[in-house]
Amino acid sequence: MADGADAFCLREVLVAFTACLGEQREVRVDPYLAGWKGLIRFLNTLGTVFSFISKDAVTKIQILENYRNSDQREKYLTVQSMVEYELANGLVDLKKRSEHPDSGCRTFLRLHRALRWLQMFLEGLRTGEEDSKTSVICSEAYNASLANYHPWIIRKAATVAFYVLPTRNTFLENMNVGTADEAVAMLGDALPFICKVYDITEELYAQHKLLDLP
Ligand code: 1PZ
Repeated sequence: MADGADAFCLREVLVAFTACLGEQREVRVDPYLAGWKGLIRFLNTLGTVFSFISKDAVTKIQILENYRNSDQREKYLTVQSMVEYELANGLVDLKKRSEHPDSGCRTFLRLHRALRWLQMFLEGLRTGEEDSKTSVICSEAYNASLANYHPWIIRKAATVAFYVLPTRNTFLENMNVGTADEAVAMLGDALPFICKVYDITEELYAQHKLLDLP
C-alpha cells in the first residue's frame, strides 16, 4: 500500500460522503466527487485489472468537475440545482443520446447507480465473517445493483476482475484506518449517510422521471 499524501484513507472518503448532505436535504456535488476520487485512488492500488473501471469513473467525475469549473458552476452546486437547471433549459437527452450526450443529469446517474453498489458492498464488508471472500461480497453487491445496467461484456470483465480482491480482513486493513474492527466501526457510522445521499437522489430522479436516462 502506498504511503504519503496520496495514500488512500477510508476516513476521508466517508467524511466526504457525509459532507454531501445539506440541511435542506440537498446533495452537494463537490464532496460527492471528492468521495469518488478517493475511492478511485484506492481502486488504483488494487491492480491494473481495475483500470477499465477507474477510467470510466474518472471520465464521469471529470465531466461533472468541468461543469463545476464553468460559468454555470453555481447551477451545479447541488444535485437538486443541477436537475432543475438542466431540465428547465432543455440540456438533457431524455430518449436518446444526441444533442447533450454528457449532461450532468445522465452522468451523475451513472455514479448514483454505482453508489448503490458501494453501499451494498460496504455493508457486506461490515457484516461479513472475518475470512469471507471480498470477491463474493463484491459480486453479490454488483449483481444486485450496477450489473442490471451493464451489457454482458462489461459484467464478464467486472466478474473476472473481482477474483483478484484480497480477503475481507486484508481489504479492511488496507483501508488505512487501523484494525479491521476499527474499519468496521467506521463503516457503521458512515453508511447511514451514504444511504441517505442515495435515497434523496433516487427520490429526486424518480420525481422527475430521470431514472432511465440514456
Ligand atoms: C473494490 C472492487 C471494485 C469493484 C468496482 C465495482 C463496479 C464495477 C463497475 C464496472 C464498470 C465498468 C466500466 C464502464 C461502464 C460504463 O459503461 C457504465 C455506464 O456508463 P455509460 O456507458 O452509460 O456512459 N459506467 C458505470 O456504470 C459507472 C461505473 C463507476 C464505477 C466506480 C467504481 C469505483 C469503485 C471504487 C471501489 C474502491
